[in-house]
Amino acid sequence: SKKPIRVAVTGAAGQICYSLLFRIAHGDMLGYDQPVILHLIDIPAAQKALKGVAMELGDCAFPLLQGIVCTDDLKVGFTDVEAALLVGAKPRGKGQERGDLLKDNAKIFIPQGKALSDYAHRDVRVLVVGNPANTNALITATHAVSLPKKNFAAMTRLDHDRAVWQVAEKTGSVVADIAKVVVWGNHSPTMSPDLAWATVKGKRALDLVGEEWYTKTFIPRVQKRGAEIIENRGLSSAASAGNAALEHMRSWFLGHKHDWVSFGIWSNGNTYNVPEGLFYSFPVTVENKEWSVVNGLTITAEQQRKMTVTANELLEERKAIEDLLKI
Ligand code: NAX
Repeated sequence: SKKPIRVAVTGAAGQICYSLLFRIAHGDMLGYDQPVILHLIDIPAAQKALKGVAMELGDCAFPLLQGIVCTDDLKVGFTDVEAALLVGAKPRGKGQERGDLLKDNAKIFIPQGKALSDYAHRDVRVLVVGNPANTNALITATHAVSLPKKNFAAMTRLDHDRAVWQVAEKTGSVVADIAKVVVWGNHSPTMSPDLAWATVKGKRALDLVGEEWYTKTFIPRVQKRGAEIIENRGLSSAASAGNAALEHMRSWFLGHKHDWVSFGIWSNGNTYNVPEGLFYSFPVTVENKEWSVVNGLTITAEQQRKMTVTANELLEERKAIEDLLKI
């Protein structure tokens, strides 16, 4: 049988992880023949709650779960891990400035980047879920000096999957019929969900849904779906966010060749006019644990304008924490 893979998850006592961890342990992320050892990381004040989560994980008697480590120590948490899901983050306080939120989070992600660099498996893949996810990913990857930037990503899979579902509902089709949906940019309301290449059973999605629905309903709905969930559920997205994190990692580890998927990844400055050094969501395919951006798409002037808006927001976020990017 296969050697277990160590998977680190931060914010492990929080609400996203309360669904995510159980599904990882069940095999939904890395495959039903792949044993895992979970490294559950949370802050000191959450250790008792974390212990309760670990007890429940154990009580499921998952055949693939070969160990559980609970810790607030990043060395213990990240040693030899091949997958790290950074979910824990500091939420925006009442009336807090965005710049202060970015800085507070930087203080969390700098030590995590360093510890991943020092102790993680050299082939680790790191997904940042905690918001502001793209800029937190930039901070983490920057401080993980011994690891390649391509091994880090910010999660925009939830936005991607929300977009797919909207198209399925609108066209009365099923998710498996839909391909080539794209979400560009920041995981924030400036993101640009794009159906220019999307198809439903091979037919052009835009012809089926119509321009009016696309611009007036689809785009704002995907951009503001998080708020819509809070409005209805009274709590922020948790199970769907956990699912998206799991699916992102599954695509990364097991491949995603049959369709495009959105990954928030390090921009090299040569792709779709996105400035260098931002974690920006692009359409990718994945093979052998390496993503490649879908290249050669013709972008309309209007679409390029939207992609610039969200890039500019990421440039502003980067500016707000630029001192903290010095290594
Ligand atoms: P919760 O507040 O339920 O849980 C967060 C957990 O993180 C808590 O247990 C807390 O103790 C822990 N934590 C805080 N600082 C930590 C640190 N330095 N090290 C380790 N753990 C730490 O939040 P939850 O609903 O689970 O959401 C977690 C994060 O995901 C939030 O930042 C949220 O904004 C973000 N989201 C990102 C999404 C995305 O698409 N990228 C969507 C869903 C979600 O909103």
